[in-house]
Amino acid sequence: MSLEHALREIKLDLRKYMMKPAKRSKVVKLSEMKDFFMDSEAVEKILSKGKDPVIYQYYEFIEEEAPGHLTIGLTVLYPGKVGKEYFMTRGHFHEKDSAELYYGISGEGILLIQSRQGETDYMVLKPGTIGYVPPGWGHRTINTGRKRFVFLFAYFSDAGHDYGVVKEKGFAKIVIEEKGKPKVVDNPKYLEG
Ligand code: PAN
Ligand code: ZN
Repeated sequence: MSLEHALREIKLDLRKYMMKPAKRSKVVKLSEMKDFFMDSEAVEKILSKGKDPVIYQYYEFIEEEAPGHLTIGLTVLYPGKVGKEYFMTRGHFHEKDSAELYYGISGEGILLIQSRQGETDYMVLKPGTIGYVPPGWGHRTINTGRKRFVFLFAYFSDAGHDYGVVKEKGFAKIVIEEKGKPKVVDNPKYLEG
């Protein structure tokens, strides 16, 4: 890295909820998340109407995917439900066990974590709340509010992402709406072991 480019100005646009510069950005629609929501019938019902809602999008600033670097990003998770289950991110484990920082900016949601042994924990993430994902724990965020749930994150750039385990087994807990309120319950489709 040359000296004149040692410091970067990374800007968060808190009106449009964008981050610039971003080296990677992704929009995730429902059709990409068929295996992640519990109620596959509800998924098909939405898609069969010709709709494919955007569930979330994220921007990442990556200096270098090398040890010691941090990747910083912004996620915008839209409000909505598939059946009873709130819109959420796919969730993943990092290939290299390392921690991740979350910082709530707007809206409200849940940060759900799970160990490789299937233990779970969760916290509410609101504007100004910091979430710390310990090394080795899988993580997913869920929008339990009516507005966009927006948060900043930072993880070690060489951590890698493993979505396979979550796709195959799911998380042990899911977040559903019951009597108008969010509830964290056991996932009936969770495959243990
Ligand atoms: C987050 C997530 C982001 C999108 O930045 O990558 O919210 O979620 P998925 O990666 O599960 O689709 C993070 O934990 N990065 O490591
Ligand atoms: Zn992560």
